Amino acid sequence: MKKILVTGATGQVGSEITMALRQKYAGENIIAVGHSRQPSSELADTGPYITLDVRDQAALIKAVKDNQVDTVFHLASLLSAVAEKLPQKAWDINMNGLLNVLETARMMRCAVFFPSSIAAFGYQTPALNTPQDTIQRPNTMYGITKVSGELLCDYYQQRFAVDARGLRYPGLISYKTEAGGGTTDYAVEIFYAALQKKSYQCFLKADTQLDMMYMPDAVNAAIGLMQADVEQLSHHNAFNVTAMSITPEQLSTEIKRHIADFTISYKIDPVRQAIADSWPKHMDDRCAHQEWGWQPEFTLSAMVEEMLEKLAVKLSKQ
Ligand code: AKB
Repeated sequence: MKKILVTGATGQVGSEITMALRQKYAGENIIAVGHSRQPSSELADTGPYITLDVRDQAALIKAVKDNQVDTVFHLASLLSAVAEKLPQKAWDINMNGLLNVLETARMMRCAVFFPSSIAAFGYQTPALNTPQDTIQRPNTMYGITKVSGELLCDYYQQRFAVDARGLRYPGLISYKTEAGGGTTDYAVEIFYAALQKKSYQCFLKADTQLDMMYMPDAVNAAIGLMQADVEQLSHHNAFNVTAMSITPEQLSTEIKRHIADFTISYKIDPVRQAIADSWPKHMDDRCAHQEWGWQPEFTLSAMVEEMLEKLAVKLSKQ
């Protein structure tokens, strides 16, 4: 990886992967691509920034060609809750965007990183210790685009020798860029509410157990997988990765250890609850450990401590 283009660079994951890659490979080698959100000054000032729609293949090819890109981290996507509101648009952005990225990679000989998700599973999947290779029948549009994306990446890797690799991310928790449109967003919102109001009304039930991960681990997982020796990989795409498996109640109990008068209440959103209920509670990520050395750093307590500390600093500056 010498010249990298990151789509979705203004989003929750893209913004942090872009900055981590810029620190590692120097700002001018990492081309950030955004579309609907304005870039932060950090993103715009530390390296090249291009506005383009991933559905515009000509613009994508031009960006890759002009910048001699050899690797694309494709983070542009609509998330689960918004995709249920706008299913046709979600298919268009998530699938046509990915197809354009893979076609560009085929033509320009680039490697591709594609994030799949716990959403690629469904009710028929074993919810506990979800195997790496198992039944995948998601019933949400987001999940359908994720499982289709996994298959498309496999196809381009096998049919055209595109070095396409990917992970199945759990819910991601971070303080730098706000999440938007996801079902696991409660696990980010709760920190803002705890610091600003000392109370949070959660849209998922107290005992909704889902895999989660703190953003620094998510960034390391993506970069670690792309740096792995291809000879070591028997899977290329859709590696299960997780760091913790928690419920809203457990997360609020951990927050209360730092903010004693914090309270949580529940007002269930049936759409997001149904989405969460269709997802695994805890994935088995041993393949990622074995094939490329995946190892998360942050436990629940370490993540909560750092989130509260860093978010408090951020909020105090606003
Ligand atoms: C979402 O909630 O939609 C995402 C995901 C789990 O992929 N955070």
